[in-house]
Amino acid sequence: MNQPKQFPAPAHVKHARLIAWVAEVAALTQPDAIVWCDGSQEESDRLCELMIAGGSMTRLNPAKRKNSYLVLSDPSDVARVEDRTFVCTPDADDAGPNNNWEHPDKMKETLRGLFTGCMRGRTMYVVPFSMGPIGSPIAHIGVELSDSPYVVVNMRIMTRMGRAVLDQLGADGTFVPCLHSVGHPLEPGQKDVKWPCNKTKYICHFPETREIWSFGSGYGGNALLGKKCFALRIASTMARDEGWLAEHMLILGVESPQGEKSYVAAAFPSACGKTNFAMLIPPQSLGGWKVTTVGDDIAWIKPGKDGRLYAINPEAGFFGVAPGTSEKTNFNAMATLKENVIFTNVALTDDGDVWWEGMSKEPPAHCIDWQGQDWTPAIAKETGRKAAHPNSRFTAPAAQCPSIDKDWESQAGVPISAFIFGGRRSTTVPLVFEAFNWNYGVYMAATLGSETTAAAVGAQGVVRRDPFAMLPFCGYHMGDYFNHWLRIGHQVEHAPRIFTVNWFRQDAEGNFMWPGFSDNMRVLKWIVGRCGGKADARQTALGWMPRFEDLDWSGSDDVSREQFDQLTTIDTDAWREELKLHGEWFEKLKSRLPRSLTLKKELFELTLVD
Ligand code: TSX
Ligand code: MN
Repeated sequence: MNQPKQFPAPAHVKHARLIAWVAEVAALTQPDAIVWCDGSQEESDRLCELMIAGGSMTRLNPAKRKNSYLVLSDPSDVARVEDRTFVCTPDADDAGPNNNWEHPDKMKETLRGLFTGCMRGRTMYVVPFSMGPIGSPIAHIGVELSDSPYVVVNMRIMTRMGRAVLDQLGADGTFVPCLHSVGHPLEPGQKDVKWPCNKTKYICHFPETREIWSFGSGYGGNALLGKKCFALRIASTMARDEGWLAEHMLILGVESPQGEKSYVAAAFPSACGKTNFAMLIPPQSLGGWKVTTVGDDIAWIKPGKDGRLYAINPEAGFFGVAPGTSEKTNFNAMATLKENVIFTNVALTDDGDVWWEGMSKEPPAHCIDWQGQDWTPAIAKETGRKAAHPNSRFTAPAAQCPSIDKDWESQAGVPISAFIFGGRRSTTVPLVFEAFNWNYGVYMAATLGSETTAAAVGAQGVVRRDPFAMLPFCGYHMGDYFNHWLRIGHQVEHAPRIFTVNWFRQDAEGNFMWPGFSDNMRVLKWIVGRCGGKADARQTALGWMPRFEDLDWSGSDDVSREQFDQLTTIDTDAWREELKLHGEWFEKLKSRLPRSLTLKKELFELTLVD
């Protein structure tokens, strides 16, 4: 029998447990080589050259986009695979109805089978990364072992990665082991494919031992394990155990013309324009209000000594959906994408740049689409084929965003004044309202719903419940998660206020009634005004709501008083139907649903009677 190859760790690595784990994984997966990543530009350049030489990456025209690349994935590996995502707790009940479950012992056995020899013919990269500013008391460290150089160069943008993290870990620091393989070993002499992956996929989380094992996919959240797997699913269980919050939220700063600064964190289900909101540019007519970006996807939030909640963005980059992003919808994102970007599954133009649907009014006359085929507007019209995949992405450093907040890397985090929850609802949910209290706010977040769009599989226009926008990302029973939120609110002395927004209400003709985008600043101004005791409201059955005169309409003639009334009207019949749906959703969580949420629902029903 062949002796397994021995790979001594570099001399600067002092962490015995890390060295032992790397050796153990190498013995299982049998890579040809091991590379300990230092996170340098040179290392990233070298890996990109390697991928270009292998035909799996294209360098964009540097005159158009400096130091930027395009990668096209296999058509079968284009999104997170929720039906292949598992939370492996000893007791199935702890994973909850919101997760797929398997026993950890059984899953480990399956995975050991799949991982045996799965890195043959490949290099295994050791990727030490920090979620959050290195050394922050809110940050945590992970180490991803992956056989994908694409994962390495993306992790370098999305996290703080490399030598500095190893130094922070020292000889005995805690880290979350994240094991990843594309599941496509190469026999001697076998030529690699452009996007190696395996039709068998497993994205597995072990909350008890705080481990992640991912097999078979190279794409996004399946493979960049710091993001959804660690920063949300594993971190949410850490947060439950340790008394903090790991949330699917953007964080933005709002500064008044007088220089008063507040921060808000906001959760939206997919296809609601979360990244656009995080990078919003206020209308000039509001007189010098500023919005700054701390993060666009994930927030880790801990109680501070002063009784407030403090948030960090655990990520260092944006992994954003490209289609629909334009100078009009998100000027700051477009400016962020000028250099040092990895694009995945967008189209390649004839001048060596990228394009996607919604980037410009005029499509290019010709390009190579995300499947590597010729694309023209005429072909699109005839076949319905998209130039860019609807889930195509950009990976870009957050530091390049013009609206990035000066404190976005603050070790202590930023103090949160308000939580905002929003969905895409054509009816029922008004433009904005403030919950009467924390428990009411948790009820609103727990019943958050959004209408499905063409971007997701399944029927269009159906309301899907996505509590806290966390349904695919909560690493434990959703009922326990609601309980955790209720507890946190009562533990902290100065809990943020909780708001619900809906940018997507439509009139009877199906037109959007709210202009959205920059004009959302008018709502944001009211929200921070409420937190600072500077904005008025009227009491309604749902909560506190602005009257027409409570919003600043400077420079706007888009919304009349009548339209505003329509935007903020509470349709009692529609809300009775809505509460029935809440009941159906709560039924699924049964025994672990907090009693106070059931009570809130009953209270609500009583309020709606008259
Ligand atoms: O991102 C969006 N936001 C938040 C912006 C800060 N979108 C895009 C959603 C898809 C990801 C929105 N779409 C928003 C919004 O506030 N509102 C709408 C609906 C809408 C669309 C178009 C117009 C108005 C509203 N008007 C015109 O097209 C002229
Ligand atoms: Mn997200």
